[in-house]
Amino acid sequence: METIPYPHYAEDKALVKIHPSARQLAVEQMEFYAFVHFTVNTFTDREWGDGTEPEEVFNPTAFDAEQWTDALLAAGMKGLILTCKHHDGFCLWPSAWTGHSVKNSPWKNGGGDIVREVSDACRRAGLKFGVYLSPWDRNSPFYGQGKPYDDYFCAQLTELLTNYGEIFSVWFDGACGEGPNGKKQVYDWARYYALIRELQPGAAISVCGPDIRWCGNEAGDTRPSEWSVLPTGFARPDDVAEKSQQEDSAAFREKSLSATERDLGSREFLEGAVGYKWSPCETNTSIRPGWFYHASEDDRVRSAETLAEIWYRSVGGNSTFLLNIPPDRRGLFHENDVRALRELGEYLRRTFAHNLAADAAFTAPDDGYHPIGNVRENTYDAYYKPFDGENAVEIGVKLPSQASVTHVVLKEHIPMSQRIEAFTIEAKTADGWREVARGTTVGYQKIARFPAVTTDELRIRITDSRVCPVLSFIGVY
Ligand code: FUL
Repeated sequence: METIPYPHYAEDKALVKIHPSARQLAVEQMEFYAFVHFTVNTFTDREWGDGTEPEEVFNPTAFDAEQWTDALLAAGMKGLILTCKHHDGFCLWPSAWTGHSVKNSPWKNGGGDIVREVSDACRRAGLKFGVYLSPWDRNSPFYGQGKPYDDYFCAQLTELLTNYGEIFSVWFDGACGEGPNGKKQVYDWARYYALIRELQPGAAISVCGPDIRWCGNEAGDTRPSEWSVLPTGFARPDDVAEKSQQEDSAAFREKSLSATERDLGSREFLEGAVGYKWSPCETNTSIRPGWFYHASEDDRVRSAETLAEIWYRSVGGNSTFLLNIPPDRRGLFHENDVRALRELGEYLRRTFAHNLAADAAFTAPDDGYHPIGNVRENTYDAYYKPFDGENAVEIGVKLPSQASVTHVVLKEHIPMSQRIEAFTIEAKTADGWREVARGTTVGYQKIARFPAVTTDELRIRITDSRVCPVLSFIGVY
């Protein structure tokens, strides 16, 4: 995997080797983006189609991709991933390789292309565009035949990756509902990945792929300590000679790299790892109970408050946030969903409108080479770094005047890996210093939120770090 161009990297290369690739970093910096689930299911009121749906059912009456992108911009999102083909096999673009697509639907008399209109609208809106192509295909006669299906799948991938401009994410779903007597297709993942790297080298391959990790649930749940440096695997107990065999067997058996594990990166968990990889988390969930639109769920749209909670825990907890909004039978986001997105965006813009730290005076130990003032700018071009070996530091933030403070944003300089394991934040109040927040991992970004405190001085204590902490940004709101 290529490294990202980064001016001071060489000096720390030996120290912390695990860091994001350019395509991983690009997705991490997007922070908040949309999933859009749209297919025949929208019209049949189902969550999983079985592939026998006639093309005639797909007929949105007022489809307008710009209505989607307007709503995403209002929420503060940076991109959109469209289900170009879900498990039912129906293609939202006129694929040359199947008749099961928009071209045989009544929509625009078969002359339409949803992928075209959505990708164009995204580019006009400045949003990045990504594709979901379900490996499990319940319509294709090739499914279960091995290479013929891989050929079909790669032909469709090629259409999507060559005709619709730049793609930021190719999202592969692991779901397959074929039972024990169902069709068995062994996917040629290596071939799919090689094709994507060739046609869209900047695209991340997400979930069933090497670049972006599924968070492990579909409810919007997050981990209190989210790590991006994960083990690639564990040594077998009999490889570890110096420890008692029995002890090790038990310990290693308990360790699993399953996406649903609560701990995937603590020091304890990493013990016995045979290698490490950068594996950033993506939290994906839907604004409604289902992934597809159902009129019966119109009054079960998550509120802006609920969405903000998930946003804080994901975007503010070293994960990206992929939020699904399903269009209705008109081909529009429902008014209730649009309202929740707008209210969320308004709340976030209001809350983070003014960074009090932009005009603050900072103090920090040993910042000769990489001064603490660098954290005023939210960029990876410069950073604060103390001397090697200083794994605990106290950073002082003196605000220009007394202010009511509710948030502190911390960002590690992740081109030099994820290092921080524990921190506390204190504020100087009329009654003396008071701890306002405490946490563990920081990584791409930690947003500490606390009840309003009136203060003109903060102390950020990094109390534990794997190697000396390196920070690219500190914000106070
Ligand atoms: C799951 C699928 O089965 C759902 O329909 C949905 O697409 C979700 C994002 O992933 O595995």
